Amino acid sequence: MTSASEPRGPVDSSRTPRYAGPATFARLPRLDQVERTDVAVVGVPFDSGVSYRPGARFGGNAIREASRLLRPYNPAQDASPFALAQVADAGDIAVNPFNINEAVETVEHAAGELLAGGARLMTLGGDHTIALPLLRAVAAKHGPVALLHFDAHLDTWDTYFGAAYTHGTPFRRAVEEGILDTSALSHVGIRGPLYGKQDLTDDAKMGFGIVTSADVYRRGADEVADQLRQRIGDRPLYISIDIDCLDPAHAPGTGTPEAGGMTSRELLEILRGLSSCRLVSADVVEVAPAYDHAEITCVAASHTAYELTTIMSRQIAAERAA
Ligand SMILES: [Mn+2]
Repeated sequence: MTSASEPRGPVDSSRTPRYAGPATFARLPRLDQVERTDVAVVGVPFDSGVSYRPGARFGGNAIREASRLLRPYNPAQDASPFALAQVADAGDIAVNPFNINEAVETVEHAAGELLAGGARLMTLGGDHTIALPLLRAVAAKHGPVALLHFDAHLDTWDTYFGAAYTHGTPFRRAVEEGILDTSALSHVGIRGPLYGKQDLTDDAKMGFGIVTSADVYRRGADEVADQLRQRIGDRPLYISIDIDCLDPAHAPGTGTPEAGGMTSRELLEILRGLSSCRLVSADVVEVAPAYDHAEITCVAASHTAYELTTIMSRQIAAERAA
């Protein structure tokens, strides 16, 4: 397939019902069915880094199942993401469930190969540990990136039980490794009890700004998106979304739920307000389907990945036209 040829889109749901056949993300072609991939949707079935409920290893495939209902035109961003760029499902990165260090290396290597092939990554977790190797791979290509981190939790703690690589520590490691642009780091959706006030002091020292879930409620999605956009500027941006940024009413299927979170509408609206940002890759993590009900969490996660994919596809098309 040359750059002039049309991207191969999803299975035609007017001919094959949405619920038929094996699930790829949004019923898109697999990586081996296309010659070029602009956005690779890739699963990382890994949850050996969790501190509470396990189960996010099943998140990627559950999001794929819930994504069957995504349609090709996104009216909120006035774009057809799968026509603007070739989006394909790259399957899963097979990682060692018994050796976290090895799993981290495997994710970094596999993500690096996809990026080297010219694709941006839309990763479906997996627990939040995987954000570290994903950021390493992205920074190897783009240099230190701006980070927008949606989460109930800071994920900048030092260690758990002596372990440096866990789902509560990826962003401290990333700051230590110099792979983040510390002038543009933001958490959004933060809430809930901490170990102590020092957690916030340490986090601020690393350069993070915090938009709490209460800030989103009080100020509204548009104002929050405006503020984030100004902080990010034209830097290459990575967005990491822990689905527990949403209230348990909107995302019960996750490992460490906290009351008082954002609605799925608020999350989607903030993302749509960032459509002009230079999004180089993104992840949606911590979906644990065993705790889900009626696919509430998985539907929210699939729509979140759809908005992120749309942002990337629009930019790829714009860059190509320029
Ligand atoms: Mn997290």
